[in-house]
Amino acid sequence: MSSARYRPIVETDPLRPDDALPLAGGRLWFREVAVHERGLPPRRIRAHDLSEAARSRLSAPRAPICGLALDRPLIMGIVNVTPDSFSDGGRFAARDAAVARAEALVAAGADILDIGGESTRPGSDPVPEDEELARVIPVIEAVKGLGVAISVDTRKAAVARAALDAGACIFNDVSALGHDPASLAVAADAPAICLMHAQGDPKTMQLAPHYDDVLLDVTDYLAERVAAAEAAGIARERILVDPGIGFGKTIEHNLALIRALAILHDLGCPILFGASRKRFIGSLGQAPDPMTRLPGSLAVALEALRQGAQVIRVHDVAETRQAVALWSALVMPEPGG
Ligand code: 7PM
Repeated sequence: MSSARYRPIVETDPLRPDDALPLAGGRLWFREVAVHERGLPPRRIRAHDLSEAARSRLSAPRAPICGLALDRPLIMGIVNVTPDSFSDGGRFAARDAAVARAEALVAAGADILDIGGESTRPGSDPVPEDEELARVIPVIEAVKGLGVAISVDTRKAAVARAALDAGACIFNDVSALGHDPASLAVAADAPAICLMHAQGDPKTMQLAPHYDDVLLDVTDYLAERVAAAEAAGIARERILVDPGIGFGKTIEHNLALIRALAILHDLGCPILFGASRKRFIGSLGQAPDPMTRLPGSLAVALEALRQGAQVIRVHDVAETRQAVALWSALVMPEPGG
């Protein structure tokens, strides 16, 4: 039985009413929430009619992640370490290319680097553990001195363990610690973890995605994964939650999740949002080549920020940084600025 979920109706207007509540302790605010309950249409109620516990969950400041304050949007740059069309030197060329990309993303303003050695794109085949280790760990070793937080994008406990030992601070698991039975124990030692929703595995997840109620199904799943992490001794303050755009979702499912992304604030954790260059952007934006999806990626990233997402996971850091700078100047003017 899942309880009602509360989606703050997020406002950005600088003229903030006295009875407004801060969204997750930040500059955005809300006075109403949408109540989402299974089998019922959503309805608006005043935030002040919520229980103190619910109000606090939605308005309390979120703890810093890896020492990074969450009072401004953080940009997570994507570093895929997957051998391209290189010759047999694929692994070393892939490592050198990944390190060069990491350096470029840091220079472009990335706050976090998300380093992954297993493509989890729809239809992709799993990568053996030793191969994933050989791809990811040398890159983490090479970039840990760049002065930015490092996230490892993996479903394997052994890869996460080695990555944390090599200096990573976020265990970013697209299976929300469900793929590898040893992952909960490794996550207990991680400074931070990201729990993402996915339906099915990369091989099959896009065949026929189906939900009773995509918003409540995703939110309830993440609530259950957060509870499982807490039961393993992982403090909620170290957990990021993520809707898993593109992971077992149709275009309509992705749009519904982005339209109501703020429902995830009901979990009391910072939200990580990753839509950059994904297939639904290509479909809706008539951009079959992922390299031409930057405008659509920026559009959905700014919508996520408007709903209070604290971390956005992107390929195009420089362009996103500029878009976030203008959005922030409009929405989060410096005090007295
Ligand atoms: C489909 C297209 C599936 C692209 C996966 C991808 C996320 C992630 C990836 C995300 C978090 C890609 C991704 N996506 N980790 N890893 N959130 N936390 O960018 O949305 O290739 S893989």
